[in-house]
Amino acid sequence: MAKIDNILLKTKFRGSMLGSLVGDCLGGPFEGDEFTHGIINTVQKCFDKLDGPYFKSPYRSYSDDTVMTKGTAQTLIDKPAVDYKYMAQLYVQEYFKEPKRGYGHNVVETFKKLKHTNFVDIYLPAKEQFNGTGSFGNGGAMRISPIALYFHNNYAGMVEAAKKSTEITHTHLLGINGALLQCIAVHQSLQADPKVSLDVYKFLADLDEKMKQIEDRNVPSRNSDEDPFPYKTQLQMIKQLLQADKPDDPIRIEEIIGVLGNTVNALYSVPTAIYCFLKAHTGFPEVKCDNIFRRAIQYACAMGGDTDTIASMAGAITGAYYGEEIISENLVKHCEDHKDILKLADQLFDASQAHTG
Ligand code: AR6
Ligand code: MG
Repeated sequence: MAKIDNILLKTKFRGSMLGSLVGDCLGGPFEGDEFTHGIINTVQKCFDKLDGPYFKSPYRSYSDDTVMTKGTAQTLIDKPAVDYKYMAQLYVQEYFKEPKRGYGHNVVETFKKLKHTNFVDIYLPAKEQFNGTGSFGNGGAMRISPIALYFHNNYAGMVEAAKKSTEITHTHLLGINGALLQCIAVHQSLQADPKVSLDVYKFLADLDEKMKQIEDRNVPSRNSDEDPFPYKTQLQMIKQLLQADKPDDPIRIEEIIGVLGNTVNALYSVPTAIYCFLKAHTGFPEVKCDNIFRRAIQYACAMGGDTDTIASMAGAITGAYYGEEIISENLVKHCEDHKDILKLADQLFDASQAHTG
C-alpha cells in the first residue's frame, strides 16, 4: 500500500504499545485459569465493569511482558544502531529490580548467568537452557513489538533485529520463529490502512508467505520426524477455523484452544493471538461487545492459560492496525503506567524517524 502519513503512523505506534500494555494488565487476573464455560461469563462481567464509565478501580499491574517490551523500546531509543548487550543489560537490570513480575520459570536462570558472567557473551546463557536445546517459551514474542514499529520501513533489518534480540533469552527455533511471527504480524498491521476493512484471508496469506521464507531456511536443521513448517501449519489451522465459522455458531472456544493452544509455548500461543485479532473482526459468540480491540483481548482472556501474554500480543497487533483511538479510555485508565507507555511510544516514533529519515 501507499506510504502511510506520519500522523497515522504515530497513532499506530501508540496503539500498539498501549494495546500490548492493556492486554497484559487486563489479562493478568485470568492467567493460569483452566478454561471452563463459567470463565466466559466471569470475563464478560469483568470487562463490562472495567469498560463502564463510573468504575475507577481496580488498578491492574503489568507483568514481565510489559517490563521487557519497555526494555526493547528503550534500547532502540537509546541505541539507534541497536546494541544487544545494552538490551540484555536492561532486561537483567529490570528483573533484579522487580523479580516478582511473573517471569517464566526458567528464563530467570539466563538472567542470573548473564549478570554473574558480566555479559561477556550475551548469547551463551540462553543457549545452555534446557540441556542446550534453548527455550521455546513465548518470552521472545511477548516483547518484540517495538522492533516491528522501529523498523517499520526496513523489513530485512526488522527480521535480523527480532532474531538477535530474541536469542538473548530464547534460542530454540520455535521460540525464535514465534517471535518472528508476532513481529511480522505487528509489522503487517502497521502497514495497513485502518479505514479499509481487513481482509482476514489476505492478512493470513501474507503471513504465510513470509513464514514460508523463514521456515524454509530452517529445514536442514530440523529432525526428519518433525513438521518442518510448524508455524505455517498453525496459520493453515487458523484459516480452517475461520472458514468453518458460521455467524450463529454455538460456542466453540474449546475447539480453538485444542487446535491453537493457550500455553506459554510460543507455537501454541502466538498463532492464538493472531486468531484473536482476526476473528475479532467477525465477532465471537462468546464476547458481547462492539469494539474490535476489546473483543480481541477479551476473547484471549476467556480462553484461560497464558492470558496476559496472549492478550498482550493480540493487543499489540490490533493497536498497530487501528491506532490508539480503537482502545477504550475506560479500559486504559485501569492499567499501570499507561501514560508512561504512551511517552515511550512517542520517543520510539521519534527515534525511528531519526534513524530511517
Ligand atoms: N523444553 C521443555 N520445556 C520448555 C522448553 C524446552 N526446550 N522451553 C520452554 N519450556 P521460559 P518465557 C517451558 O522460562 O518464555 C511468563 O508468564 C518450561 O516449562 O523461557 O520467557 C511470561 O509472561 C518453561 O518454564 O519463559 C510468558 O507468558 C516455560 O516453557 C511465559 O511465562 C517458559 O519458558 C513464558 O516466558
Ligand atoms: Mg505470561
